[in-house]
Amino acid sequence: MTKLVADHILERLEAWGVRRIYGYPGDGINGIVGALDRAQTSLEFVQVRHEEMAAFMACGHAKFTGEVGVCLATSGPGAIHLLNGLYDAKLDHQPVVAIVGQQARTAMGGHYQQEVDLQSLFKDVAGEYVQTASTAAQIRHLIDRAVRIARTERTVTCVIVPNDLQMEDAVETPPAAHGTVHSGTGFSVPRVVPREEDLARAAEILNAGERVAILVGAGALHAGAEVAQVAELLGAGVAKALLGKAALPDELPWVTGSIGLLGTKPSWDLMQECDTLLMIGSSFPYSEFLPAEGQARGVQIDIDGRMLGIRYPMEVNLVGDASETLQALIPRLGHKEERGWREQIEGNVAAWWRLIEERAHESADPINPQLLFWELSERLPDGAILASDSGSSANWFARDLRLREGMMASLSGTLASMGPGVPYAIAAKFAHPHRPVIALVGDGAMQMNGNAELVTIAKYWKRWHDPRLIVLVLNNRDLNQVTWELRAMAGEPRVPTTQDIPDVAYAQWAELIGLKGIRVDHPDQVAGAWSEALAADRPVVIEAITDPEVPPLPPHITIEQAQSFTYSLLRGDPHTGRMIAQSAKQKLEEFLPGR
Ligand SMILES: Cc1ncc(C[n+]2csc(CCOP(=O)(O)OP(=O)(O)O)c2C)c(N)n1
Ligand SMILES: [Mg+2]
Repeated sequence: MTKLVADHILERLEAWGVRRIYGYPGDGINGIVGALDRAQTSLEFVQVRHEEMAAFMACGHAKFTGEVGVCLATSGPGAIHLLNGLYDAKLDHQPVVAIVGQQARTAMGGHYQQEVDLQSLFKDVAGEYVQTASTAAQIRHLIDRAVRIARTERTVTCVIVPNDLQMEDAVETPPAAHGTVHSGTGFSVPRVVPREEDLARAAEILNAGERVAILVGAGALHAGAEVAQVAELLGAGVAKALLGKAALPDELPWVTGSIGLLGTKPSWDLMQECDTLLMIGSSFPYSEFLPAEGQARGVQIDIDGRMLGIRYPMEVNLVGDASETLQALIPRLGHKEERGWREQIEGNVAAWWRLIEERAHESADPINPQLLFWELSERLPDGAILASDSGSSANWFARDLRLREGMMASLSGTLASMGPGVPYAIAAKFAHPHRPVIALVGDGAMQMNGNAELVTIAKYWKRWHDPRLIVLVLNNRDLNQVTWELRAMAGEPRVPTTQDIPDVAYAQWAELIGLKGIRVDHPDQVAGAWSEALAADRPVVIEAITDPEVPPLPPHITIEQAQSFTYSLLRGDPHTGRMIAQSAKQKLEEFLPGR
């Protein structure tokens, strides 16, 4: 059979090193689906339950491999479904290419079935590069540019291919003529290092500081060793933005853990009391958790010049790769002899971990969610990959989970979308079938999409060398994160109409589709459940009946938040009694007004 445009698309993706496509079929991509079947290639197609999940998986693939993630959807509804997952990738700076079908060129403009203006639909999310193919001789450079731009800009790109064009004969090499484009494959990650004079200015500031704070984000994930060396020289503490959680192990005594609303008290103290801030590969947004303007001198390092100087007015802004830039900086940094600041940080961190342990072991009705994360930390296998959903689980993931060297972890950092927990875990499993993967997900997110995507796990798990994929479901029958946001930020009492969600038998559902299900409703069962799940011969859903009244409190509540919270109590929150009891246990009282 002659090679068609659809075959050419797949071959070109493969030439770029793509080995896996996440997607869902439809007649807008019939040609490509046929080509997948014919492909004498190593390309693997992973069939998801919903196109949004394909986009989340492509994003998860990029996050857990550093490669470009690819998703495929049909025209109209399939394309529209992709959007949220693509925005997740765009906002977290992940390279993802979306290949999308379209109605036949002869039908376009005819108010045709499933005809949607896809060029406009994707214009924002794939703003760096979205193109609709109109002729076969274009395909080579459309794919080449979509992949190259996604990689170079670490963003989302999109190629729209009308279905009739997919079935035409391929033009692998455009004619040598005016008006043709002759592109090629291949991308090498560049070495990006600031100039010597700028490194010298940065070093001067860091050497002069007496109380240095470091904040790392996703851009430092590959630079843990260099960050540790700099922190050692400067006697600094290191706080981690959510996407940088795996940059440094939580066992290090000067790592203050997460920062922000989901962060820790030692990170808060670090930022409040520092006189110098070194920010590496992070766009952490909340200014109240950073030093006050004028309090600290600042140096920032980011691979993307657009991200510099937008969170704190830095004195020196360095465009550079985190690892390379720190390596260039290290010979210029002196060893600080005065270690009092470092000792203070280590004291705060040690006290914090004791508090976290105490909080995890406080009784609740029936299970304190923190206990699940505490016990998981104790049992995390080497090389584990963790994916958290948005919701209260993200708080416990950020604060309670103790990652060790060699682990990976992610979530929807900037979009903070519900729903990526299970699809990220699936993508992690396909990318690293030898490694154990654990998803930490709320019941709301399971009902939104996780339960459906368990079907995808059931379909594929036998392909994975290590079958361990564990989904922890926090069954609190509540959209808990928002319930607490209502209370703490808006002063609104809990609204049952919007916040209550049905009790669903997640563990039973898992069993029904051939996975293992473990339901725990007593704290004594928690440790055993993790051990059993980690020893299982197949993917497991641990359904934990957790207490929605355990507050996922920010490390330092502002007076306004405390006032709002008190106000919500006064306005008759239906759960007032138990909520106060639990909050008091969590030491909220130390932050309430009048103290
Ligand atoms: C797609 C999407 N819809 C809504 C939200 C707002 N939101 C953030 S967390 C949350 C509650 C999540 O509930 P659940 O998954 O049950 O987790 P819980 O907080 O109860 O542990 C909601 C509604 C969001 N972030 N993303
Ligand atoms: Mg919930």
